[in-house]
Amino acid sequence: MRLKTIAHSPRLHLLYGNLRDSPAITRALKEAQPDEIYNLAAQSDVGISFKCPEETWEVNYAGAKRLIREAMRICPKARIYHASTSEMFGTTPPPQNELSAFAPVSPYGEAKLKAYRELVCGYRAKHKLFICSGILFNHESSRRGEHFVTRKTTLSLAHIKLGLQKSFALGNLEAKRDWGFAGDSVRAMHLMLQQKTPKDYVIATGESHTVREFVEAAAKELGMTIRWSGKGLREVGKDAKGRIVVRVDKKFFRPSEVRDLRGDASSARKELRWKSHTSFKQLVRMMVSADLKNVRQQMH
Ligand code: F7E
Repeated sequence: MRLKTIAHSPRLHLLYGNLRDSPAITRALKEAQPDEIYNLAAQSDVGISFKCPEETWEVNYAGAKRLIREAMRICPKARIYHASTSEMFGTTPPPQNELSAFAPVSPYGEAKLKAYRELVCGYRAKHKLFICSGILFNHESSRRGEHFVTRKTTLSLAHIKLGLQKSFALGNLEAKRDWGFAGDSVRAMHLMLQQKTPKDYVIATGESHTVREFVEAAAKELGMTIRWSGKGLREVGKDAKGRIVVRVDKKFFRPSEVRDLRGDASSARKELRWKSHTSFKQLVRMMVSADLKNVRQQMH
């Protein structure tokens, strides 16, 4: 949710906090005295983590450690949810579940794995803390940051549809992701903290699509058909009139890539009675129509 929206909600009370600053965390926890803590804070951009590995480590591992250690001191009874990620599976082939091997290939995945092993699994065993993790596969919505591939695509295509932009560039079109709706994932996070015992769960739809398929599906929602031609960095996607709308640019490729993620959420289905309620098509439709509306509003 955008900060602006949160700040104006009468049901929410915002406290200042900073994962780089233990006293700031202490103050917020003392004031809030929370029953439940959801640590969703992160440097969450995998691509950026190659450029800023120390910052990523500082927030995603050390920051999480500060928060959890302060919570143990100030509100030891609070139940803690810590956001883990499918990026921890890295090169392990799909379907990935709670028993799959971890093999991260990015500073983001490495920092998240360290936090998961030490702070979630380790502290839970050592300190009898109620802490657990959702190992979440990609979760998207119209609130997704504009540099992530789904939102970048829906926003760019909305601009193109309304004549405000001619084309946009992407990196690896063949990467496969298990894209679900963020609202479904949040439901799972809450369910995890309502269980008798803390346990970690893979949260995923069980279906994966390539970036290319996401682009095609989003274009289709706008009544556009993409025809691909060329190979590698020369590949382009053209509309029905032969105009280039998608290009490939090497600056959007990562030094190492997680090629194929598809989660097996059977444990969550069985034990949490959780399932994804939103299909890939519904998700794409939701994101495209929100961006089309956004862009139209900005035009007036
Ligand atoms: O990339 C490829 C890119 O940045 C998805 C985060 O929430 O989910 C997210 O991480 C795929 C990758 O998300 C572009 O190479 C192609 O294969 O949208 P993304 P992500 O890296 O999967 C996980 C679960 C998290 O935990 C993370 O915090 O798309 N791709 N062309 C591109 N990606 C971007 N961003 N931009 C492109 O132009």
